[in-house]
Amino acid sequence: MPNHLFDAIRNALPAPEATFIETQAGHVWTYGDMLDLSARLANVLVERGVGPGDRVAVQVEKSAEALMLYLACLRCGAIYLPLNTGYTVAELDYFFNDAKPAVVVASPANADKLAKTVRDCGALLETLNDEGGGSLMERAKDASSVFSDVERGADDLAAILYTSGTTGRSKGAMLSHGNLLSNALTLRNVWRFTATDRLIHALPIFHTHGLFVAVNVTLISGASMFLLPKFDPHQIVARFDAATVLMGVPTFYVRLAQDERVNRESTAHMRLFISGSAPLLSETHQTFREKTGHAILERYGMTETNMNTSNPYEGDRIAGTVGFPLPGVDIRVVDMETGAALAPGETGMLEVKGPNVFRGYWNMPEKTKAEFRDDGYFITGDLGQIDERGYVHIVGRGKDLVISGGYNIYPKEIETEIDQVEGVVESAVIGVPHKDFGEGVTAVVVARPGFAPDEAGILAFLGERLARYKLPKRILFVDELPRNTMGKVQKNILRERYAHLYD
Ligand code: MCA
Ligand code: AMP
Repeated sequence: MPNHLFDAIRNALPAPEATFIETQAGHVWTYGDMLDLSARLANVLVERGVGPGDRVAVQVEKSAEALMLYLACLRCGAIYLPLNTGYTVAELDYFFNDAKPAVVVASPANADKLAKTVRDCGALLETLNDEGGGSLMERAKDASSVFSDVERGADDLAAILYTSGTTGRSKGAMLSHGNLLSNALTLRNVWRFTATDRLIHALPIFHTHGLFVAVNVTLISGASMFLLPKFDPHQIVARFDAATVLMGVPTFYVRLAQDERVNRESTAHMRLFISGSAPLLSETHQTFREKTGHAILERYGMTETNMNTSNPYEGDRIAGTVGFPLPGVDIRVVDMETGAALAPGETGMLEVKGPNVFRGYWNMPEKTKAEFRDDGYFITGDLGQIDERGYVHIVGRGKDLVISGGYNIYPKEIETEIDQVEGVVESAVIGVPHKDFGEGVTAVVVARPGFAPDEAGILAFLGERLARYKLPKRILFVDELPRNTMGKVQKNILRERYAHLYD
């Protein structure tokens, strides 16, 4: 039966014996293996009661099997819900209760810890580890490798990805088969992917970048990838000779640019280095180019929209810009207050419309409505301008968000937790320039006289509740926070005051 995204993947299939994935340990998964295991896992999910439209929440270490599980969800019409491996039980509890998954797949090491919260939300718990073990793979061994793909159209949901958003708690961005397929095809074309490409995959697979941009583009090109567990410069450099493309966040390139093994010779076989998820400093672009001769191609996207813009494959890749709107994607710059369109060179809110734009936030029709204009444009929360040549520049954020090493951190979430610590009057969390992570999460805290909550104590408290990447790199104590006449905390003043904290 027609299955919008998976049929397109089938159409792009090279020979069954062609390599899809080579793991760090050198294990090869062919496209035939992909069809076989994704069918078995789809049968297991159906046998566990997963029907079309049911959510399958997944918090597992990166592995080829985890990618097969994503594909199994596509095939059986389930909605794949990947979760950051760093999330604590408290954080997961929120996602499970909001998304009400039919099945939760966790690492065996976390199974006991999660059992209660999974049971309480009415889901079944299965396990999967990064060595091909766990209950799910046990069941897959006995399952049939024949599976009739469930019918799914362009508007049916393929995935829900939680995003910190601009206000309130995390929101589940609903992404359809059509959203994912249109973006994968567009990126394949603009980045000239073919079956001969081999991607170095060192990103996590629970976000748009590592999952959809990296994996869907590889699949839709019939290409292959080196699937590495995480960013490790040694492992990456060792694969330059056999690979063609690297996708990374700016922190990858900051680190690679400092690595003496990275030079013209070692990168000669590579055809493309792509960066996104956070601003790439011009300085990093320049240094990398001087060392390797490669101009990093920067692109811009969001969980809600997939990719929106890209610097050109041929033509000038201009540092400090995110390139042109992708084919089929409309971008405009509007006045933040009136919504009126602005002229080239003027700075305003970036708004996006196209087949890439999501179907709304899960269970939040009001929030969804608030983020779209009446004529269908999605309000990104990013401030930018489009220059005379049509290049999009992102010049800031209209949303209170910190991006650290490509991960989004929502200050309000951290502030709410810090404010619960005994002796804390109030706090403000900001991002300030950080050479490695781009922005360093920094907390500015006002303590009650006589109380002395210290940095270590607050960090220990937060560590129980929040994923570690969200924890402030520094906590600073002040007598009071700067406020404007309306009483609003002036984070811009704090950002200026601490601009050189991490120099
Ligand atoms: C790890 N740590 C971090 C981060 N990563 N702290 C702040 N920001 C981070 N990004 C902390 C860990 O908790 C740990 O602290 C310590 O740093 C070392 O951890 P380790 O795992 O060794 O870190 P690493 O391997 O050096 O990781 C840095 C990294 C990684 C390679 C930059 O964070 C990464 O792969 N980031 C990619 C994120 C990504 O895929 N974003 C795409 C989102 P402790 O010792 O205290 O525990 S999708 C998106 O944004 C849109 C759609 C788009 O446009 O793509
Ligand atoms: P997320 O919520 O994880 O999808 O993050 C999306 C946000 O990351 C965007 O709204 C931008 O603020 C930021 N972003 C992604 N790519 C870039 C880029 N190339 N340059 C600047 N910001 C970016």
